[in-house]
Amino acid sequence: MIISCPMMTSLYSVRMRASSHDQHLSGAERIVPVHAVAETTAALIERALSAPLGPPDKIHCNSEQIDPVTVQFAKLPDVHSYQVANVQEGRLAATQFLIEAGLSADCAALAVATLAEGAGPGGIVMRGAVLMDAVTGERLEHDPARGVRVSRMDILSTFRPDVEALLVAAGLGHHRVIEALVLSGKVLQAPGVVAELCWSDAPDYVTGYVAAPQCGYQRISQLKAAGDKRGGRVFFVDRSKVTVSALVDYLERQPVLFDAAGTIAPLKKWELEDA
Ligand code: PML
Repeated sequence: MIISCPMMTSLYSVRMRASSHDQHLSGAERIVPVHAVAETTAALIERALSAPLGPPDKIHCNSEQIDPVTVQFAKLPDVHSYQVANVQEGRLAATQFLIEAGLSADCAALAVATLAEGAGPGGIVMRGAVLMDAVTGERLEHDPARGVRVSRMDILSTFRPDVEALLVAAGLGHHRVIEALVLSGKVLQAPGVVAELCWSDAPDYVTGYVAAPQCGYQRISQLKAAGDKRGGRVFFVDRSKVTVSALVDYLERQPVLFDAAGTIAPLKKWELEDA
């Protein structure tokens, strides 16, 4: 359940995007109280400058005040982690999880193939996510190179140390896990979202996930080969529940803060379930 809290002090959305020759290199964002804006901006710029893909030629850092009464509070998804033997098995697991979330086998396979081949025009990696009709598999994002950029979400700053400690204790301390969990948590709160499929476009990070409102955040140890630069996100939408413009507006503009954690299950070997 999401509730708004009218009691909060002044909050800012702080967002960083770094690029080189107009190619996206890194991005990150936080929602912090006014007194932490300068420190957060410095940390995000430092992060952009030390990105593994080399120094950016452009860093955009932007801070925008958020009206506290518009903030929605929510609980992070439960986390499950599955060990697979190789990429093929990982993609089979992802397909099965997507079907369990309510997609047809064709739509699930189409989404996996879309990320595997590079979802943007000419096979390039998109800057944001694919929006896919959960019934027909139709692509719905207006700009196929940009896609949909989920923004304005974070863990409540006073609660962040607790979540970080929980993830570290579970062996999930990599910054990509907490960032993906927060992003996915917001996606799963969005009206009409049936599921999300993601794996990283970072060549050295092969873990990905399928998330769905009733199943939580299901990590899969390998969804691509090491060295592969292709990756991204697909959000599946039930268009009988929401319009594309209302969903995109929610994903890009609605501030969401997480003030409770879900459960974290121990790593488990994935096994194909009988149909
Ligand atoms: C995880 O290990 O749970 C994160 C997987 C997805 C990472 C996506 C990204 O690189 O942004």
